[in-house]
Amino acid sequence: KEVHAAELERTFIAIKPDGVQRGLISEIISRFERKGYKLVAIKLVVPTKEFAQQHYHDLKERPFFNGLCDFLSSGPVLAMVWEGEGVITYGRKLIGATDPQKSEPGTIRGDLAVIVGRNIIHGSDGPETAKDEISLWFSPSELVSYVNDAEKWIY
Ligand code: FUP
Repeated sequence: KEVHAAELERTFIAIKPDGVQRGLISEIISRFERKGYKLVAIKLVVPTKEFAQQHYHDLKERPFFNGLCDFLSSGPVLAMVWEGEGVITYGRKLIGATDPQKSEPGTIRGDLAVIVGRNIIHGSDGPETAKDEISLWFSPSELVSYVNDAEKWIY
């Protein structure tokens, strides 16, 4: 089956400051890579608190919002866009449940995190959020379209 890049779904994935500090970047990237998803944007940034508030605007009424935004802006975040069939939903599956006490073993949070406030990774929760988060974190010119030869063995 031939799949053209334009048809493929994209999601925003970020390794939070705890994941970066703990040296989990390569571990996390490799799980998405080995699955068959394609990295189309990546950068290391320290978000401002205002930026963190924008990113988590849906949660602004929640009691943990302020602490969450302090945390996200406390150090380097590895921001990425991953592309591939079903990447939004399946990316969430790779990540695991929000609370690492409830994430299944085998998932990123299940294998690598212990508490909800330090759950090492973020992934967009649907097509609309994916679109919004990609455009919040990246300019269009930072998204790279390319043909990966391995794709003909994946699709
Ligand atoms: P998720 O989409 O799995 O990242 O989960 P949410 O969007 O519901 O929550 C975003 C972040 O808020 C979580 F990654 C961690 C934090 N959070 C808390 O600190 N306490 C909670 O009770 C719920 C979420």
